[in-house]
Amino acid sequence: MASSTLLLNPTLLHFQIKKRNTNSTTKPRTRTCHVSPRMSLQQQQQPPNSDLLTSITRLLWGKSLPPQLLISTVRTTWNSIWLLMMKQLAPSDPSGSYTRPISKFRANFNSSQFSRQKPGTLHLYVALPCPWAHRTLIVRALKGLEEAIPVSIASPGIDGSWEFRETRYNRGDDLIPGLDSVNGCKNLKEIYRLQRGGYDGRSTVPMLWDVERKEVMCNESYDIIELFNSGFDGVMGNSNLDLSPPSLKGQIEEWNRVIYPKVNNGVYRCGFAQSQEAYDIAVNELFSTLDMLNDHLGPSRYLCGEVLTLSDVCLFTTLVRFDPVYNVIFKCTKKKLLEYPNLHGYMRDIYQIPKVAATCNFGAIMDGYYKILFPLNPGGIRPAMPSGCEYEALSKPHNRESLSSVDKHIQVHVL
Ligand SMILES: N[C@@H](CCC(=O)N[C@@H](CS)C(=O)NCC(=O)O)C(=O)O
Repeated sequence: MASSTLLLNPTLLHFQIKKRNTNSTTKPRTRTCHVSPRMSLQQQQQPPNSDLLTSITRLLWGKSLPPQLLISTVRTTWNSIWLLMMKQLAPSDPSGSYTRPISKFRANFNSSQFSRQKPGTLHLYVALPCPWAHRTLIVRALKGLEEAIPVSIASPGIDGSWEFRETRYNRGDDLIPGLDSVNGCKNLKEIYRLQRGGYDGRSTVPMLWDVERKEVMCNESYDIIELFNSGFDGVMGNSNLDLSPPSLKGQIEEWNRVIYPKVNNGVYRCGFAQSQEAYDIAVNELFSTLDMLNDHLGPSRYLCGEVLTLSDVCLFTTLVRFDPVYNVIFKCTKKKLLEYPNLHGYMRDIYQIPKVAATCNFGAIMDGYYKILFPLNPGGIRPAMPSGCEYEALSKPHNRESLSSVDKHIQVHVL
């Protein structure tokens, strides 16, 4: 998701066009061009401000600007602005590869400190489009921690930051973006600033807030799901479910080492690449990993065999966004997830675990990417939901139960 998104500045555009024209040796021609700017604009579907654009180009170049000059000027200008916006949205290394900033508040959890934890003394901040925050919602639900750890759900603001406001999503469950129910702040930045000593860095979700101390406890999703998985066992929630059993810890770590860079962050490395080379590397790594995972999940119900683990939760939140979002806006185009039968069945298997579907709000997910990531989708048009991602399609039988003898039904705690 976005850090902050710059808006196209018309003053800058005007200035650059003018400057370019001044330096140009090409004189405006009157009769030799084949298509006048007005005609070429009319031939296309006209945006609402096309008249204004036509007036500006006339003012700058007279009636008939050579279209090639107009196109190359706009192209160069747009390219520079795009790079500027991308730098703000997605930091990259010199080769143009996206480099995700490191989370500032890492957990130093000592399980014994939670044995006296009272419900409501920790508060979770999330946003529904975000795959990292989605992990925490799933583990919170499966572990039955909904009442113990209340949640406030942020909405994306126009500049890509997270804010709290009433929303129109009407889903009949509690996972609807709304207000900040613990600090009453208007946006996430304000909450991070409440931190003793202040804080002015990236204000990301998910974030776990210590209500009594009034400080950020952690803003790294994997630390939070580890805490939710075992930190409250015997005190609150469902202690019978262990998503990271000691016997599988090694395997879980190995899967995470592959899935995080190549898939979870891999889709972002495709979408936020700022050079062709960086994109090519990311997209090839992503799809060779998906090929491998599809083979692995043929005979194996979950990544580590017969039981669901934290690695599966992490993989799921990327897979469920793949066809409606990443395939399109992040150019993860080699294949759709639907073309991977094992991966698609595996994704449906997890989706159908009680309580998981309620954490997937596709309307909010689609809006969060298509309407907010301005440099990637300047028109803000949200494409139609692929039919394979509708609730009915995701609820179809996956026939994967037979791959697991011990874990036919995940035991979740229904409050
Ligand atoms: N490594 C972090 C990543 C969290 C993250 O990047 N969250 C995005 C939303 S998907 C965010 O809040 N971005 C806001 C910003 O960068 O300002 C985690 O796993 O928790």
